[in-house]
Amino acid sequence: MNFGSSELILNADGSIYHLNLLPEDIADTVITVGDPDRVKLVSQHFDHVELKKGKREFITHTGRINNKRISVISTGIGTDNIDIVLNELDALVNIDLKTRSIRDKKTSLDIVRIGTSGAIQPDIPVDSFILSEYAMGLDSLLHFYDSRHIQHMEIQKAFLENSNWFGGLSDPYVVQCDASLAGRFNSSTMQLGFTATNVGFYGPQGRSLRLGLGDAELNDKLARFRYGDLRITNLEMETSGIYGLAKLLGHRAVSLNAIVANRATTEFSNNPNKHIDKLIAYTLERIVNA
Ligand code: R1P
Ligand code: URA
Repeated sequence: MNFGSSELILNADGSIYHLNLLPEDIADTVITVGDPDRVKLVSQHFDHVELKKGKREFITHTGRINNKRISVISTGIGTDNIDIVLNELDALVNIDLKTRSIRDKKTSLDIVRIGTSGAIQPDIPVDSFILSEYAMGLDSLLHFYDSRHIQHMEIQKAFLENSNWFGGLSDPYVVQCDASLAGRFNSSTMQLGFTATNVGFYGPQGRSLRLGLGDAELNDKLARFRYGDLRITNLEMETSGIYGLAKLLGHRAVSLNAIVANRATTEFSNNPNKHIDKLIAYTLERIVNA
């Protein structure tokens, strides 16, 4: 099958539409960050930066630490952007952009998110780290793909039956990290977590400035849910999309969260930049040495 020009869109130089990248521009290990300014905070640790490219909010730097080639790419905010980033990264490695056909030999990327997040359980301190073992997508992204086989239906069912979840929303979907990749980053530095991903920072994370909330108990309902030993730990805006699309496309993904806020205790980190810097250093050390 050959993809038509409106399905697989390429720029004049042959690069993929939004990311503005050619296949040779990316490494097999890709770090994703939300903030475009965070890309240089990661690549400043590289021994050598071989490539800097960008378009819109999607900035990419590729380089090496020792002999390990690594790309870091900013996704901007939200699972709508994750749809673009994951599909286009996959196209770069698994579609021949010249013949516009799927390659016989598939390449699996290691995708590591370094992001900020707010805890919803009072005992999770600001300035701690969470590795998202599971993610619950309160966004609807995965429902647009043939994806029921990778969703944890039993957890989803329990959540809908027990949480008094409010109507008019898409059904939450539950997806998992890649356990073997996550193993590299799991240490006493990281708490394992169940991350809820939502479509906004304010109302969808229970924040109300001048607007009333559709459900003032949103965060409490998430925090109260239990499934065996599992409890939802934190809120952010990309992890469910990354886990869902990575799994469907045959890539390995893990999401690492710097907890900068605690929504239950209302605290915010005194130095979020220092905290994210620590997570960057930790992640790179694990990528290179673990
Ligand atoms: C909101 O402030 C943003 O911060 C978190 C959320 O997921 C959302 O993207 O991640 P980043 O710090 O990676 O952007
Ligand atoms: N990022 C989020 O999405 N939520 C928070 O509370 C903090 C960072």
